[in-house]
Amino acid sequence: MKATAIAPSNIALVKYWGRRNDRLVLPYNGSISVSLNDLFTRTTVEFSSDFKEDIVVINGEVAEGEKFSRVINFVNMIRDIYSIDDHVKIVSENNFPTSAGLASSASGFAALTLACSKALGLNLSDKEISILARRSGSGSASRSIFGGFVEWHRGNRDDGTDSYSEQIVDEKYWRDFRIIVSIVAKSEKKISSARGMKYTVETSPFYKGWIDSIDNDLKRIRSGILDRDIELVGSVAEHNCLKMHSLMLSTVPPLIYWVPGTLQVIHTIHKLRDDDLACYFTIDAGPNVKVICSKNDVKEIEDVLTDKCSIEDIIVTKPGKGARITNSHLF
Ligand code: 2P0
Repeated sequence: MKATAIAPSNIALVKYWGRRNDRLVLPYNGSISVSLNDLFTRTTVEFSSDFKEDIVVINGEVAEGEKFSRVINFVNMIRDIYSIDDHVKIVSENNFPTSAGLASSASGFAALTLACSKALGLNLSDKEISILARRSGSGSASRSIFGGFVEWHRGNRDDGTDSYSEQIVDEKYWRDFRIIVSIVAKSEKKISSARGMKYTVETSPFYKGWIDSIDNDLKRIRSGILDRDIELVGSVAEHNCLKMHSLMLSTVPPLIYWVPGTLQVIHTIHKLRDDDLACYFTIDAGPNVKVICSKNDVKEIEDVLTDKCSIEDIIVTKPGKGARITNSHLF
């Protein structure tokens, strides 16, 4: 009844922003991401009738309040579906700096889903695990089940059985693809993505335009990935990110995740591009900027970013493996 899983963080090239069904975590639009080799969560889960209560420890601290309930609500859903009565102990650690403003929900909930399914002997397929992970607090966790480049299908059914993630190509397909994670601020965001996207759907006058433009972005990114075309993937990803941030800015109340350092990196990337370097940015629901480029250009871009921008930390990473079981337990 004890199992440990590792799952990667992922960065969306076509973003997920908006749910058509909150309870089932069904998105309004499909999304495509890359799973990251160097940012992951390890989670050990044990169910036992000997435990008197549920306990959750995240990065060495006993989780309380909203952090605890977000995890336990998901475990309760699994316990309900599979008629489990036992209490659970969950210990989870990120290998990347904590509260660095990097999305940890996707890797965290993907690792939790896989570890729970293994600990309970559920024998689920990858597709079923991805559907279960989708129903956690973090929809993008469904993408972290797979390695390399991954598409989360929007699906059309009301019951969500066709809204799951699938690998496009594995982590070895595009060996030169790199992401430079530039950390410009380490504060935790005030509004969660789930709440932010709900406000956007309800109030942004531009939401229809976003939805209408998604299929074309998905098509172009898919083809760019298959052709290993950094200009195509980078330019479509950057435009998609700016469209998502236009939605955020036009939400009531506005979601302004950028800080001055964010704009410094944006302008520096555009300047590098004017100088013919193929580099593009993408930004999620936070201030930090992820730069998409080829392996050979990493050093030059890193040097310029460090020199011109107020950067607290830089992590260079590449496409990595999907969620997997390991024997190295955390307790
Ligand atoms: C994505 N995001 O496709 C989109 C783009 C953020 C912007 O899925 O509140 O990880 O960060 O714990 O569920 C982020 O969603 O939310 C997300 P938080 P979650 O990657």
